[in-house]
Amino acid sequence: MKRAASTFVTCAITGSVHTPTMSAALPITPEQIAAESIEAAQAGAAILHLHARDPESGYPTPDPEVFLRFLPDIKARTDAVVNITTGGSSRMTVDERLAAAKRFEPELATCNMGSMNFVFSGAARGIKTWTYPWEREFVLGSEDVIFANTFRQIERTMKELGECGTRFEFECYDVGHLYTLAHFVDRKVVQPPFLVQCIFGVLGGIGADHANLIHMLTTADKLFGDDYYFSAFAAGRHQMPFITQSALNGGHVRVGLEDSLFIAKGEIAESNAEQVRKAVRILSEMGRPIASPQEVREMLGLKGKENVAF
Ligand code: KMH
Ligand code: ZN
Repeated sequence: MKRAASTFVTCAITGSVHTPTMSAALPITPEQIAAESIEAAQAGAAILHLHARDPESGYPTPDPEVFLRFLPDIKARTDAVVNITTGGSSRMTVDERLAAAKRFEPELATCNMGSMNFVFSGAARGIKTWTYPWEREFVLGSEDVIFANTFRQIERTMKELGECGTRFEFECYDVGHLYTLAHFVDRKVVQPPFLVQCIFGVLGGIGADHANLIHMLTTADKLFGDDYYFSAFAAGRHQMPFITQSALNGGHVRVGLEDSLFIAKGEIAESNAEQVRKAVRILSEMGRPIASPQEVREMLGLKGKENVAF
């Protein structure tokens, strides 16, 4: 992996997995997403990973017009690198998933490196009454939905977004996804330096065992050598132990309510910024300086916020 003098923090603000009933802290409206993003950037997040939601119901939406209700504010009020999802939700079409990133040409977008089961029915545990009619089926129905990322979809994402200078957070949920990325690297579809985001504890992906982080890191080192930056996160209760292990191994970190609603065992996080502040404390105790958005741009070869289309 590429070693860096400082560590960057990504914050994933809302996502498409958690639903409003699960936590009142989950940002839903454009105003809430903007406010949470600005606060997370002020707390030390250099990269903001963004999804959009229907403002009335909280249902994940791919609609670029909803993204447009928060992107300009975030750009005006922070220097953070904006990272727009191409994952959207497992129930969206590929055209829907690509729409916002194609429209707004962000500095970063995600690229999900393999089809998989992506099951989060466990998040329904203990919920008897749902706020919105869509939530229960959306969560329980994840047991029968494939998160599709075929090679054709991956190549289309890389090419159509690469053309506008967008670079990628490569989402790797298992060891095989690293080899898929290596396939596209070998074909020169994407250029280094790569941001390889290793994801642990998603049911359907590699488990949140710390030995698995070392295995993913070792495999990525073998495949990408000095051409990549390692980052990692884990879903739910594993979030903070895995960012700690990533940093201890010279990697970067991702937090945010998209992937965990907690700040500690059994304690619901009040905000994205609360998780960012905790990550910053952990890194600071390790003596790891926090990277600024400008440092991240230099590390990842990003085009600059003046070159986005929002
Ligand atoms: N929610 C993460 C496990 C994307 O948005 O493209 C995966 C993710 C993918 O953030
Ligand atoms: Zn996401």
